[in-house]
Amino acid sequence: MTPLSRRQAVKLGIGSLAAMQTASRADEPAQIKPRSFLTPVDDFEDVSRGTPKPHTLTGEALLNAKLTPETWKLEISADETTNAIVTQKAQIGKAVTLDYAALLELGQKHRVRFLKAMQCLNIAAPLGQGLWEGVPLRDVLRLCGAMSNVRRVYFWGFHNDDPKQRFQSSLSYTQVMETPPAELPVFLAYKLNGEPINLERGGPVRMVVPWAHGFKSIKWLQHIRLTNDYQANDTYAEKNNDPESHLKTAAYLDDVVVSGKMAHIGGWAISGLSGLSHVETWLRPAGTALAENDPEWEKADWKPAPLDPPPDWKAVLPKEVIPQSILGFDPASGKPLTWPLRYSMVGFSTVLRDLKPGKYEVRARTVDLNGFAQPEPRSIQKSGKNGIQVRAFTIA
Ligand SMILES: Nc1nc2c(c(=O)[nH]1)N[C@H]1C(S)=C(S)[C@@H](COP(=O)(O)O)O[C@H]1N2
Ligand SMILES: [Mo]
Repeated sequence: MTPLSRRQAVKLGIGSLAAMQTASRADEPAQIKPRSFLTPVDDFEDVSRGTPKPHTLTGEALLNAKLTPETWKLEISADETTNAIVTQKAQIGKAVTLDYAALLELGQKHRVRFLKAMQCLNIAAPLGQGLWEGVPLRDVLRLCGAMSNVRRVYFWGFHNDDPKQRFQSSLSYTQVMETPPAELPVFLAYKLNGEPINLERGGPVRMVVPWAHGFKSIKWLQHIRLTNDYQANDTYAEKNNDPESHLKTAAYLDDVVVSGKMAHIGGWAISGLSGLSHVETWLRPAGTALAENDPEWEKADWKPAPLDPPPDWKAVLPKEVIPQSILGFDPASGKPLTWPLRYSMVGFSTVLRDLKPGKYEVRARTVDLNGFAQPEPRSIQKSGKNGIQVRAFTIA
């Protein structure tokens, strides 16, 4: 790998400055893989259900599925069913069908942008980080006029004719309509990293729920149902998953890169609901297995692994996007209101030096803004995979 100059590194928005500075020392070739703050669209990991998967459709089938900008439609209606629990039916002023051009026009007035780490609740690594752009769902739902007895919003995307393959999700009416000051709206996204959302990432239009794991961010969005049912109907309520989980604060390790007596440790950390204070690593000679409740955890010598500083936004963002226009940035200065950004991921790295020959294990963990070290607080791993990761390496 060609070592990057510090200037190049900053331009790409990669690597920690500390790592890059030390990497320029003559005895230390740069070893840490370049890390780009925004994941290139084609590098996102994919989590999609369906046979065939909607993004494999082409030609006539794609048109019939209404998954091109020209054919796409979103239908919004009320679920008027009543039963023993839901005694009053939901009502809305009018059902609405929205096409792509109308959504873009709403965007002229109500556009929001947000940098989000996409992560599957069931996968212990982020899928990618994107700049998503779209229209808040609250502004779309206002087109339906006055509503009564709406407690929840159900939504799903294109799927084939087999109802068992429908992938659906939901939010409470309050979460959608009453975004608190300084909080983040749910939105209907039509751009990713400055381009129209491609089919694989759920285009033409995808729901984006800033605080949530991927399963709330429904791809190929086409249906919204306003209901008086108060219960989550999420596909991810099944199989013991927690349908109200928020992104977890957690560190995810890359493979260790060894050079001579040094080990370069790095990875991504997600700033979840409880925020991210710092990341730390623990080096341990390999050998004996470490049980989850081993007393050795209490004596572990955790050392800080610095977070990457904010990148050069001009170099990282699409040309037409200024940081001032992104949620979570100060609209006056264009600086992030917090670092790391909420619900985004940030690189961390450290170099361990002068290691004696031998086999080692390294672990990484986050500490959140309440002082809880990963994997706390969590009740079950089915509310988001945030177990402490370990990597083995050998110094010759
Ligand atoms: N329509 C639809 N939306 C979906 C899914 C799906 O299978 N169908 N998978 C969900 C899950 S479980 C995750 S983790 C994210 C993954 O997003 P990505 O494939 O863009 O990385 O999409 C979500 N949205
Ligand atoms: Mo997922």
